[in-house]
Amino acid sequence: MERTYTSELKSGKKVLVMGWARNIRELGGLIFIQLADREGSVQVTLKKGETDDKILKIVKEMNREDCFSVEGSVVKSKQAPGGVELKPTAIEIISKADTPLPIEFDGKIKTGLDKRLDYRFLDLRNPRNMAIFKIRSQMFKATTDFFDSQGFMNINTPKLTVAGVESGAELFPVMYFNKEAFLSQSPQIYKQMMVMGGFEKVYEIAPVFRAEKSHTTRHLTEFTGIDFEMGFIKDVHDVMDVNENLMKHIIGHILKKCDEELKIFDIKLKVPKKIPRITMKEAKEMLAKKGKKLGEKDDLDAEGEKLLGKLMNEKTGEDFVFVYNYPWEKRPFYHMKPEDDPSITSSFDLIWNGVEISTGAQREHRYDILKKQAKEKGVNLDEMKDYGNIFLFGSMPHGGTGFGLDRFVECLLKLENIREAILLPRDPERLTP
Ligand code: AMO
Repeated sequence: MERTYTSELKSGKKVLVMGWARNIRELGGLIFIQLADREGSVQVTLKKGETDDKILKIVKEMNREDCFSVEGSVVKSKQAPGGVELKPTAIEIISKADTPLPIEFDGKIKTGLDKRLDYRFLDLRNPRNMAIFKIRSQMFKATTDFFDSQGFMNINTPKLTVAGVESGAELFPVMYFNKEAFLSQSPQIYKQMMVMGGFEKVYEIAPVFRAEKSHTTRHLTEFTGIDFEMGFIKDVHDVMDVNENLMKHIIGHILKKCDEELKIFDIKLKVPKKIPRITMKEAKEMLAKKGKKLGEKDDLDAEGEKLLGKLMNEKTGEDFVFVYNYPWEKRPFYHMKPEDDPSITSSFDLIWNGVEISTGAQREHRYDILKKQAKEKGVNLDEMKDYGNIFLFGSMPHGGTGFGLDRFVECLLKLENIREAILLPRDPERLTP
């Protein structure tokens, strides 16, 4: 018999289902087993005196999370969750589960996140945690659909590199035969390179490695970057437009496709109507009025982003805000400076519910100016020949953005920790499983 998922059960049918024994209860002459698979669960009901003794014997030996199969008929039941139950004609244990379980995941007792992550595969059997990854998977799909529909080409660039271009982001060295190499801290160089290669519009979804010793709820040392880059732009607003449309598309898609999963989380998700855009100067003025004073050259800190998110939500009703014209001091050398103000850059951050989810900019494409800017930041462009070269053979105004998919999932579901949004997190303390 072909296997049926628990979401496909119809009363009157004979079926074969497979999954885990989530819960086993004995009540008088009745035994209830909750069989869970990736689609949900069904109650298997056994009755002493009615169910075959051979089956009852197998069930007597069963532990929670034993993997097993049931053949039987689906019957309507008012008491059973889901309105149907299974009356077994055969039960087979596929594989036993050790007792006691190392973590609890049926929602009654809370296991700490660290221990949960040690047993992540078990932790995912909790429908709440599985839902995070069903939603993440749909976000990934929505992202690729969006870029595809907008004419962006998917690229895959090396993760073993010789150097990076990001300011402030640390590199992980690796031995590359007898030389030192580094894990890629961003596809920045390569995405610009492929725009110049004639692709014009590119995107990549790939691992990004950052040797940051930060122990925050939103930083990882390995995360999934969603990067895009586009050529022949008018200005940085073209780049923000793509960010905005991407957000609208992803949220719209999740609302359509993940209704059941979203119900598990206590959130109100809505597609933004128009994401407001304010300059860093305006943002700082708003914050200063509320007692949060930041200097001209300062970046927004986490507290500032949070407060700004709240203030903008009160003002516009939107959960998102673009802050643009970041100070030159805080941005990497490749960000373009507007002609009339060398103290700022044509760059932005996108803030969602008070958390930065993306950084983007128009890039400096004029080699001489780029070289000067690099020098100002203590970078010698002559030593970065592969990067410098791309501006020497017909470059054009271009720009792009980097998102963190994990941070994105964390913000969408308002999770307490980014480690919940990634299957197997890597941070300064965690390199396993
Ligand atoms: P940036 O360094 O701001 O920009 O990174 C872009 C986005 O990546 C996510 N992110 C992280 N997520 C988890 N853990 C981290 N340690 C971490 N660091 C960053 C955030 C952030 O907004 N090259 C530029 C992008 C560009 O200009 O195109 C860059 O990498 O969501």
